[in-house]
Amino acid sequence: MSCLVMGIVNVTPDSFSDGGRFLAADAAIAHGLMLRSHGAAILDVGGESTRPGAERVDPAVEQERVLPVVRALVEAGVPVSIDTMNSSTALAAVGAGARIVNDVSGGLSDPDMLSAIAGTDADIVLQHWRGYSSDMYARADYGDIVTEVVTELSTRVEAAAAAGIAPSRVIVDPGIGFGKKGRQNWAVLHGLPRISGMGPRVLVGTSRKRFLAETLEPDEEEASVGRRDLATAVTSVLAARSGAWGVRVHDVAATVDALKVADAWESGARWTS
Ligand code: PMM
Repeated sequence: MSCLVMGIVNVTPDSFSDGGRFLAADAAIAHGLMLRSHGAAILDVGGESTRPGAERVDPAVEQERVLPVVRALVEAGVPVSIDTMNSSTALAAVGAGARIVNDVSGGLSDPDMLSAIAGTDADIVLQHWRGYSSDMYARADYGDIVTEVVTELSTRVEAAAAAGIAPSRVIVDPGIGFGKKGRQNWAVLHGLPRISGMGPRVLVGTSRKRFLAETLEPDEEEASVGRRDLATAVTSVLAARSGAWGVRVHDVAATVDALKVADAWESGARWTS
């Protein structure tokens, strides 16, 4: 049931989960190295917040935030992914050694993204997305949500192939919390085996998201970060059991421990007497 853990390094002043604590490059680098020591297989560096209601960031500002961090982590031998919707930022980060481009818009935001990545040897995360965070809940209207996510992701995989990115370089992500409210996220997570059945590797990001807090505290939505991290470790194990290739989390240590315990449980099958 092995599953890769991707650690989150947000270099933004308004990140709801880091509170902007890692704005300074040095702090972000130190945080990344700590997540690596906790067992992160890859670190996802982002300079534009995608929290609900967030405004866009100029690509030049985004690059000022992320490139020093990408360079230092690559220098330290850490596999790096760049979380961006901008092809210019993606190309600069790949030039600095990033191995994966994580585009939460699935190549929809920047029309140059797919062709730009086709010309590199980086892998690409294509996330399910229906629009920018400023008004993404306006598009949270679904019939059979799992079927719609699979269909819309398949269209993005086909667009990537048409641009010259082989399916073996693609990772799909159902985009938990992106244009999806409360229970809609649980429906998608329950349907993960169908998303895993699409073919490409699957990445799942539930970490600290609002729908977890709503489940823990239906009346307040304000469950503490610690309680959200425990919930994240549980959902990450369940995602791994549903075929996820990777999980994207803030608290790497908790999820790594949870995956170890789940693996030990599975290993019991080899010791029946
Ligand atoms: N979630 C966020 C940002 N980037 N990328 C992928 N591939 N999947 C996600 O679920 C995802 C993402 C928002 O969470 P954050 O602001 O806590 O990083």
